[in-house]
Amino acid sequence: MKKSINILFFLVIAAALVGCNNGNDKKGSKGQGGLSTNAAERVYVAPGEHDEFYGFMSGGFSGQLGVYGLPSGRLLKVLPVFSQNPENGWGYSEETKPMLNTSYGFVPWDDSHHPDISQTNGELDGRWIFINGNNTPRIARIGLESFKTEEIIEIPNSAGNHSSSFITENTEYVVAGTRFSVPVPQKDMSINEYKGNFKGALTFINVDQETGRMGIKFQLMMPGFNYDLSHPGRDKSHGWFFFTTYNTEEAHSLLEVNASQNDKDFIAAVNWKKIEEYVNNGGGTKVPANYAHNILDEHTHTATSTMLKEVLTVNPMDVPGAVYFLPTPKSPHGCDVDPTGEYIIGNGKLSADLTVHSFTKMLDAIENKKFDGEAYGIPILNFEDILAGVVKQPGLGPLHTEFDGKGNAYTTFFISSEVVKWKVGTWEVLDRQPVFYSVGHGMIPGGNSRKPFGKYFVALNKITKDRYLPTGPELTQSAQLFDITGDKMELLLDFPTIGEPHYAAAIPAELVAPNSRKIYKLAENKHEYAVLQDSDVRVERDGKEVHIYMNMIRSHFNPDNIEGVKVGDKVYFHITNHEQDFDVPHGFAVIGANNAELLIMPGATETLVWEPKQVGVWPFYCTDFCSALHQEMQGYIRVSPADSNIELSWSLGED
Ligand code: RUQ
Ligand code: CUA
Repeated sequence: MKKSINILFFLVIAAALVGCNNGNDKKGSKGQGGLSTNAAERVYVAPGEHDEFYGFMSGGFSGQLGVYGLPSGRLLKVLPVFSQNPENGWGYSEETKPMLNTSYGFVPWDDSHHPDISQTNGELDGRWIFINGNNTPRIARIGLESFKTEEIIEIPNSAGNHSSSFITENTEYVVAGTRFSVPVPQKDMSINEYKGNFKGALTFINVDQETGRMGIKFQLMMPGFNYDLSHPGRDKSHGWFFFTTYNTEEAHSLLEVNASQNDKDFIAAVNWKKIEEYVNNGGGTKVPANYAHNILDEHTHTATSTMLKEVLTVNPMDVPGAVYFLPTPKSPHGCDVDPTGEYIIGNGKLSADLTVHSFTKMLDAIENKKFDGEAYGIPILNFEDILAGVVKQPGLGPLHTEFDGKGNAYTTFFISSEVVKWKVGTWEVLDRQPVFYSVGHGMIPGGNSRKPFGKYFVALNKITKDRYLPTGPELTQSAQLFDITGDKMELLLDFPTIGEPHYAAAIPAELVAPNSRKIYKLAENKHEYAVLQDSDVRVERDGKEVHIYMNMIRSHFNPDNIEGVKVGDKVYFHITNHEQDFDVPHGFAVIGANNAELLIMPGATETLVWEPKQVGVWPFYCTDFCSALHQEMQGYIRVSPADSNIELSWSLGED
């Protein structure tokens, strides 16, 4: 009981500190004005110029991914991933609906947290970006050529897919760790029986280096703790993966007290190379599962969803030497590895200090079998034996740490609302800057690779309060851009973000922009309903289904007059955009449709379903202002009573 009182006391103090901070913000923000320095110049991207970095900010509870230019902070695109997006028909068009299929059926929303860019030899390579869906466990892969979500794989035996989606240094694997432990397989049982019975799955998904296709290689079935965040080893520690845990108490109720009892939780160190070898030699147990694997084909522009029925599980006990626990103070959240791969930082949310483990010392302790007990058969290393150092009293509520590649680390402190720069190796605090307010993750471009681009630090803040004009009870989240090239961090810019960006990733524009797709070649369009020539334009009836094979080009639809549709029909508009010019999509909308518009890219085909409910002559039109005659880009569809015998007919330019 004493401990729980201590914790509560700590939280009360912490809350008070947040309160103070907010009370002082007027003063705090004074000297922050950018005009007294040349801050404005350093973030100003002149009209017609481009930003230096692409910043990808997770969309949090919007389920999407925000693409920002850095340093300007300009929003370049909202890239739809896990949620339907009416702006471009994602998850509404027949082609993209299968992308949101899961074992629970169609799930049009998720909570996206941690984007990670693909790497080769530990350096960002600009091929793909991955992001996790936290709620209905999924991992998405987005192609950085098309800026489209190309693949989503569901994670079975998982719940709260939070310690995800982090990649190994050659993108061999993308990792998905469960936050909540659950019964595996799921079953009807008493929640009271949690302890010892629930499991935490850490899933290793391999990535095909040519196509990017994902497939679950194995699931490591860990004890029933909460697995919070993770990062791969790199360079010398390549082959290992590190996961923070909390709730090693295995509490199932009032976790704010009951999961804060243990003085130390663990970082789980997983030697995935060892497990891979075990699995490649036939190890592991195949168990029945049911999970969706959704792929968007770039030539058919169509997604398919396949339900997979089996997954390979590995019991850590069966692979001796593959998993160890590193004791880490006080419910660690972020788990970060420095660019050399030597230091593993556990950001203990409730700890006054920051703990740094040494990879070399860890291997040493393992070699010499210096264990301090075990948990569920997994050896626990001795805290002192593996300790590299402690950053003493850097702030309150450390969450995440990033690196600049010049030997410095930057840790975010949620409770004391600040970013603290400290020296890797000497552990001394070098600088601290307030953030407005309550920062979650921070991000340095390439900050989780062997080669960070240590020019900027972006603070991703949870609370915005007075930073922008009020917009009712909720304000958009605020990001803050710091210049970190000098000894002291310098605040340059505030900018709003969508959803709640948890983590973010950024990459020099030159690694992505030259490959960016401009059009889809019409000649390569393999959509089964594509209309490549005007002679293929037609309308066909199949019972109550009517299929309209249509194309579009500035500034008309072909056909634009259709008759013979009846109330009760299900009308499919299959529309091919014949433009072959950069940035000339056309839109399509029809009155009373129970979904969203389509936004069809040059050379692509998309399908909208419309179920006419009312007799009449109904217009459809292009939604994207595409030419001086955009307003003329329209058509009519005649809907007759259900028992009418008007024949199907279609035309363009006839009287
Ligand atoms: S988590 S800060 Cu996914 Cu740290 Cu949000
Ligand atoms: Cu096409 Cu407006």
